[in-house]
Amino acid sequence: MKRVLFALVLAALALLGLLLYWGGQGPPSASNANTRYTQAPQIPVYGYKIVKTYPHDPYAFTQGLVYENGVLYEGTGLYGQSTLRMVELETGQVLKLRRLDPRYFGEGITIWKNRIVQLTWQEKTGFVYDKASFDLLKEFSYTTEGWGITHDGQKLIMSDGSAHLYFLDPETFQEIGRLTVTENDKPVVRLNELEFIKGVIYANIWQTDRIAVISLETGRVEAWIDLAGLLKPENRKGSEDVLNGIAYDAQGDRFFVTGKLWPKLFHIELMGPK
Ligand SMILES: [Ca+2]
Repeated sequence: MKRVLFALVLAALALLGLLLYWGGQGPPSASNANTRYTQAPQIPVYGYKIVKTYPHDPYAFTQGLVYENGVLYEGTGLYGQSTLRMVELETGQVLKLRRLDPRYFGEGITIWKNRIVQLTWQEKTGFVYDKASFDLLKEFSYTTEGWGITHDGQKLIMSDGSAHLYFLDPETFQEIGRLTVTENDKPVVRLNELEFIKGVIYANIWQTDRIAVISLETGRVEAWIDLAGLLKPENRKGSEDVLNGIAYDAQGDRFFVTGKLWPKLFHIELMGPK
């Protein structure tokens, strides 16, 4: 009888052990569910459709791009080749051009009222021009590199290749705030050319085919735009550099993009998300 009792106790202990084992491991499906639960939320990725293709100066190392009243304003880079220009959208013809001193590497531009603001890369110098005449009105300085610039109607918004967006007073050019751009709590670096569109910031990510759509309140990337394949192989001669340059026609709701030394500029529509 004792033996039977002993065997029953052993069997009960074995069963208990097995139950504890399963409890600890958990069934495979529950384990997968936990993994899914801890994964970061998916950020939507939009594709694109080309609506129209325009010519673009293949010698323009595009660093800043803005659209206003039928023309594009463009800032170009490289030492000795940096310019500010007004360009006819339909033909790509340069209507007005101002060269920068060869010691400046031109970067982003934005239109603030009747003025154009242009950054330089490592010279820590910004230029303010009269929008109509391109006459230089004043210079200002900042402590970081200068990459992209735009504004939201209240303040200038500037990038420097890091994950920060800097807010500048549009009259004094003093920094009045900054924001760290993140994707699932990780910093998103190499923010380049910028455009403020419908309440959010669009930013080219340098050396990628992607544009981040960023909340100005939280700094979070709310969506990605994947522009891979935009410049077709038949339009490439080998000297083309990366995607850079976002402009928006608010009246016509047209979204323009180009790249450094690209022979084309594209009016695109967003598709998706995928
Ligand atoms: Ca822009």
